[in-house]
Amino acid sequence: MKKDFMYGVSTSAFQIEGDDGKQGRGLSVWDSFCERKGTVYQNENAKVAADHYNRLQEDLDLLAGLNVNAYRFSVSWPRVLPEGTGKINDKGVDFYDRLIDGLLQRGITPFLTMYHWDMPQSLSDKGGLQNDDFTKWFEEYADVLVRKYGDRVKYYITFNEPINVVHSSYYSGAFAPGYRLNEWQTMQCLHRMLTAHGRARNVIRSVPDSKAGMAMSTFEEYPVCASLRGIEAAKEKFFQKDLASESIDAYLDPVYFGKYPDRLYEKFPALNENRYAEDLKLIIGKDDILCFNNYSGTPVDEGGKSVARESGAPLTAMGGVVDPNGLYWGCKFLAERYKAPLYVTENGVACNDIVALDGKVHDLNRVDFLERHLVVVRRLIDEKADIRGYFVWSFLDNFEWLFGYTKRFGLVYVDYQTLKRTPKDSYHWYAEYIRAHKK
Ligand code: GCO
Repeated sequence: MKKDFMYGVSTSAFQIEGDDGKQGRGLSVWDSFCERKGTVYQNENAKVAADHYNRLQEDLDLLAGLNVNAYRFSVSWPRVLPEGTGKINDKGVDFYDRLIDGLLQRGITPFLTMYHWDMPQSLSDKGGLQNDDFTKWFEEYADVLVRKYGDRVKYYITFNEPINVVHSSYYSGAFAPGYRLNEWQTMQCLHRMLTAHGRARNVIRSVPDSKAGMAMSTFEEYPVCASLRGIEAAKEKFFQKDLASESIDAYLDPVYFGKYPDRLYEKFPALNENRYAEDLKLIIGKDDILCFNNYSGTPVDEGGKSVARESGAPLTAMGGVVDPNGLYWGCKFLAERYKAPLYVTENGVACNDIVALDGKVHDLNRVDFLERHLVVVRRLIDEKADIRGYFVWSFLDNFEWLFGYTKRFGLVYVDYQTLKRTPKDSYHWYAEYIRAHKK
């Protein structure tokens, strides 16, 4: 591994910070979504979450104990700008100041995500991504972040998992704010998100040495048989789905090639209008970093069809299959098509963790999962892939969206009654792995 290879952990604001109502933070769409009965498991919410906001020093020390040299966190937009634009909440700005300074004092590089799904409710009330002004709102927010933190933060992810930002939030309605728009309306949301990305990237690049990108996710198709036909079939499935809002190429082709895939111009003739071409001039710009969130893999045959799993395949507590092939091929496909430096910004597993009678958390399944995936990372590096970082999801157990607190992804166990943190066996394993490899 190169000396500056980033070994990190990831979190997101809404999932860990908590808000007792005294912090000056505005509401986000996820606060409101939690209020809707029957949406989140047992109607749980993130008012306390992991109470990271109040336990910052303790958590910073836990990060230092992990030996990580990078930490990916997200800023809560409504914590910094309670109404989404305009008035700044100084307490919120100060919180991230303390976080960033605390990281740098411990030799940890901050990796900042601007948008991890918690859109200010007041902007969602104006339509959110359905409003053309979204691109300006996001630019203003990016500008605030870069002015406040740009002297210390050089790595920025504008949007975490654009497919979830657009598809799950505006088409399927599974995620907040739960809209169910038609395909063309959703395509317009996608376009506004990309335009916002382009505007924010310009803001980020106004600071020398800063790097901007997005964190992509997908269904992680890979060839069950690595024949030429098998690879081509899997690649096609990986990039293209029936719906534009679920297709990676609909998000990244405009950024890297300046145009949408041809099939989308046929499907949505209005996309040929000049205004879209104008926006594409802002969207194209080859991001500096390409981030990939990976959890599993989906084997497909030479005809592009998913292949059934063998009986008894190893499952995670989310019900997914442990399959590092998804990480391997996903990185290969992305690097080949877009030729950008890659960062694995999320990889991890939910396990049914318990604090055992000896007071420890023996999460052998997570240790095994991480080791298998780090083997893949090393293999990619041996094959000369330009992969520059690996971040475990997640640092702390946290609010897992629709699943509430039932799914534990952390390297650190959080007791949600006492908020006591207990580093799991995987925490100690990862700390030792990094120590041994960071040479
Ligand atoms: C995502 C999000 C995270 C999740 C994690 C586990 O990838 O869905 O970025 O917020 O918590 O992925 O599901």
